[in-house]
Amino acid sequence: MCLKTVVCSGIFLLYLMTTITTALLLTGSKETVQYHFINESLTWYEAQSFCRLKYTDLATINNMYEENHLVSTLDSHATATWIGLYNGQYNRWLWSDGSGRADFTKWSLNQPDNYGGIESCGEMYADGFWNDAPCGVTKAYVCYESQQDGSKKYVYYLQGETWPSSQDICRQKHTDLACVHSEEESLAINALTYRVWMGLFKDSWVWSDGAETSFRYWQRGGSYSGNCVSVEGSQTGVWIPADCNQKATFMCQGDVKLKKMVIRIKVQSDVDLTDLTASNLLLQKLETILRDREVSDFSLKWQDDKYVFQR
Ligand SMILES: [Ca+2]
Repeated sequence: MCLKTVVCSGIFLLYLMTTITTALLLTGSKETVQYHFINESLTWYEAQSFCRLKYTDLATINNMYEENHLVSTLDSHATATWIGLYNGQYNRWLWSDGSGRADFTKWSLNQPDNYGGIESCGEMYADGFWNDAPCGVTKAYVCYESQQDGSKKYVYYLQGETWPSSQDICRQKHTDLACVHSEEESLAINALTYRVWMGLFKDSWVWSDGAETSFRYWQRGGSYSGNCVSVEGSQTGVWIPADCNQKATFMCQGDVKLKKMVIRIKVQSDVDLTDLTASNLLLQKLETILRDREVSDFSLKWQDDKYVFQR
């Protein structure tokens, strides 16, 4: 304990709670997943590290609702912006509506055979069994529409479309292409005896945060290549493959991570710094100094029972 009349020095430990400056960030609504547009140009890998450090990860988009939220966060930002999708190593069969991997399957005999190495979309034969086929072939297709009671209504289109065009039409007019998670659903779709596209597709894209969701929102047409995915506000947020080493702005998701720093300071004073009023005054002084130096968005407090006095 220092006496007021004695000049003594103290070593104090401070907690400095700080977050990175918000000047660069546009924060999304708290009601849904939070997206943060970062207006700095980094490679996809650098952007991933940044997002993992400051937030949760690069942005994952699970459905059309989140896609619309992403577009509003992008605003009209016109250059390429990284999201969390990248090309993984392995193809797997997935559902168009974002419901993930096709765990229930009903392949026809010797299917899927990936005939000619170009069969990445799934159709249902008239007998109810499934086949993989080239996505650019035109076929009748079946959409589904989510009902308020949780059931699904199926809508058939007999005029042939490619798989991507069928997906676009189903999403515009209904919910998505029909996705099948059980024998019951497979039989419900098979009520009409046509061969139809359903929401089954194969790809190797994976999300940086490990999400098993399978929603995709690709740009139609154009020749793009690359193993990482970008979006542009001016292109209404459609997804475009690009070279991962290109530098682009990027979209993170998740809450801001608080960074905690412990700062040791040495104070020489004849004031009793164990006195609450005196130590609070000192804290206020320190805050003022930091704010004068344009450090913002932080809070300061003494670390409990950690100050040490030396005579
Ligand atoms: Ca086949």
